[in-house]
Formats: sequence, C-alpha cells, structure tokens
Amino acid sequence: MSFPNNFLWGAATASYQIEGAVEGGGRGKSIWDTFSHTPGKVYRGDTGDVACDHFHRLEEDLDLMAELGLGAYRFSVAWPRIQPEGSGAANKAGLDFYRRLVDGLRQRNIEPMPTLYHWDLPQTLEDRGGWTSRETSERFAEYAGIVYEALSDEAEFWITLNEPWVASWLGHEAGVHAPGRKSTNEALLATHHLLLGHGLATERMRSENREGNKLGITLSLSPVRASREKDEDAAKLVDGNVNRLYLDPLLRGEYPKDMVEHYRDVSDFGFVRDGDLEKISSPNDFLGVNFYMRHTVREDASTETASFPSVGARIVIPHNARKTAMGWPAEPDALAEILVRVNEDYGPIPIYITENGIAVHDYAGPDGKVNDIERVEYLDSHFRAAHDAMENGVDVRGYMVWSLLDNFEWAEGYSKRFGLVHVDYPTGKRTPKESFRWYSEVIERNGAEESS
Ligand code: IFM
Repeated sequence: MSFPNNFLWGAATASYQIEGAVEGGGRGKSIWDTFSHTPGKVYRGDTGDVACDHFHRLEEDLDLMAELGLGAYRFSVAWPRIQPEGSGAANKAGLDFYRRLVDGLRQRNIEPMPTLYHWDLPQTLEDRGGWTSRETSERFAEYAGIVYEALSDEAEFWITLNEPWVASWLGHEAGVHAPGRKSTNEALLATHHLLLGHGLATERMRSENREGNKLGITLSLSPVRASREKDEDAAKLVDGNVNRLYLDPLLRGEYPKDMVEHYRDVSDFGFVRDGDLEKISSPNDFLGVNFYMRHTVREDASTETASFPSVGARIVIPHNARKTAMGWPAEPDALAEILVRVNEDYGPIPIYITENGIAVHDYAGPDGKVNDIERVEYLDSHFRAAHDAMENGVDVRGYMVWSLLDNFEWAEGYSKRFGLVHVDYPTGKRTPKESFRWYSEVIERNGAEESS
C-alpha cells in the first residue's frame, strides 16, 4: 500500500465531546447541555461538563497531536461559544479559544480542519424551534460568516455540518440525541433546514473570496444490504433515508422521488421553497465521508423494534461480522463499497474520510500501557479498504481517525472509548495507546508496508 505524497493523515474530535468548560469564556448553553442534564437521557447520567477538559489542556493536546505526527486535525467549533444566545455579535473569548487552537496547529505544521456544526446548537435557538424552524438555517449562515471571517486566513479546509442524518433522525425522530424530539415530520424539517443551513453558510463563506480555501460537508454514509431477498424493498428505503436523502439534494439538486413519495402521508415537502435546492446543491470542493458500518436490514413494521421506524426496517448483524464495543459490525469492505458507489453515482468529487474508528473496551494495564490491538487491526483493514477504493478510481485525499482522545460518546456517555489516546476521566491524564504508536508509524511511512 502506498498513498499519494500529499495524502492528509489526521484525527478528529468534536467540541462538546472533549472541551468541557461549559461555562468557560462566556459560552452559552447548548441543546446537549440540556439533554445530558435531563435524567435518563445519557448512560449513567454522564454530561460534557468536564469531558476531556480540552479547553484547559489545549497545549498538552496540541503537543500530543505533534507527537503523533498528524498532518491534519479535524475539530468542531462550539456555536454557543461564539454566539452564546445563537445570534448577534461574536463573543471574543470564544473566538480567541479557536484562534489559539488554530495558531497552535499551524505552529506544529498541522492543517486545521474546522467543522462548524457538530450538534451543539445554542439552546436559545432550540427554544425558538431549532432545526425545525427555517430561521435556524439563517442564523447558522450568520454564525458561519463570523467564524470564517475570523479564521479563514489560517484554515484551508472547512466543513459546514457533521452528519445531518444523525442530527435529524436520532435527534428529532428517535429522540435518543438532543434535542430529543420524536416526530418523523420534524426529522424531515430538520433535514431540510440543516441542508439549507449548509447552502446558506457556503454562500456566505464564498462571499469572503478566500481563494484556495476548500469548503465541504460531512455525511455519515453506510452501504445497505438486504438480509434476505424479501428485504430488498426495505433495504432500498433505508438507503434512501440514510444516504440518498442527503446525497441527492447536495449533489443532484433534488430530493429522491421514492423518498418524497414514501413520506407523502407525513409531509408534502412544502418546506422546500423556490431556490432552496439551488443553494443546497451549490458546488462543494470536497465531500467528507464518515464511515462506521454497513447496514444489513430486514423489513420490520413494528415501531418497538425497528431501527429505522419511518421506513419500517431493522438492522441485523451478519453472523460472520466481528462486533465493535458499540455493537456495530466491522466490515471493512463496506468502506470501499460506499466510496466506489458515491464516486460512480455522484462523482467525481474529492473525498476526505472525515471520521472512521472503533470503540474498544480498552484500559490502562498495570504497566500503564493500553494495548488496543483491535483498534490497530480495525484501522489497518479500513486503510486498506480506502486504498482499494482509490485503486478503483475514487479520489480519496485524506483520512481522519475518530478519535484523537477518548471522549463523551453522546447517549453512551463515557462508556465507549474511541481514542488513540486514553483519557482517565477523574484526573484527565492522557496515555497514548498502542494504536497511537502504530498510527504514528503509518503516517511516517505514508501508509507504505513495513519492509521485512
Ligand atoms: O462520536 C461520534 C461522532 O460525534 C460522530 N460520528 C460517529 C462517532 C462515533 O459514534
């Protein structure tokens, strides 16, 4: 295996999952503060109040990134640090924090890759309807403009949204993520307003005329397979819900016809106004792909057991698939499959894998070491799959491992560890895992095989 010389090896995190300091620097409240403090919503009642305390340990974490040899670091900007109430003038202390981060990255020759929205919506905006309201798309563009104006000289790669599917469906239909709504109609509204927010923010950022900067969006994509022949229709609907409902408007300027038809009784898509789809589909410089799993599905009409209730389907785990600590199947060939499919159906477009990684039940042993061999195997097989896709013509330009640090895994709290670096939450102590050492060699060799 060898990767192109300018291939960008990186790692990713997100604000609420690592920063802590929820009241530091004038930060306002986000929907995740509210949700995690609502009893019963997050495993063991964990919250992001302290998380990895990255806000106060910035220098130490930057040094770890340099030690790892990262070419890029993908992080997200917490909207409520920039606009504590979700609109109006920028909070200087909030912007300063990200300025220090970006400067620290530059000093260490690490390319900053900011994401503007990784789910921490200001609570004030949620109180006015959140992503079910069109106003939030407009507020998002205003906020994007503030951050871009401040940092676009120093950061070349910009991602508007992280995984709008998760924010829409887990947050508005399943109710297992903030804001915890439970309505299919609201999930559709959120989908459109998030995508519109992306379009408006992109327009706003392009108006700054920063030649050479690259703007994109990150989607969570999963190939979908029918468990049995009779599940083919269900598989097509799941693909429509998870993948095409986002890829089609962004890259073709239209919502998939079968989805519009499927949701006919829930919504007439009247929320789509003239000109919206043009804005949503304005060209991106790259597509960010987050990959975790293939969905193998069966038809399941029961709202109790369906994993995708709005399309009547349930996930099943193939017998031969290994499972991660999240219970997700590890099937590396599925990464190559989705990349080739996106390229064939929607491409060509430069792709950055903006997240991929595994939760492992790892721990620091008596010798202080964290031997996470499963993570090494997982990453190795997925790097190979990305390489296969590249040999099949997909323009993959970089790979961000999820995650730099163990962190707050949303509704799972701190029970799931995805990091290359172990975090002892009571003390905040960081311990690089075996995978950290291994990945640093991969980066050093640019993916090439070790010579024997
Ligand atoms: O931790 C999340 C991240 O915030 C978004 N993508 C998936 C990761 C693992 O669940």
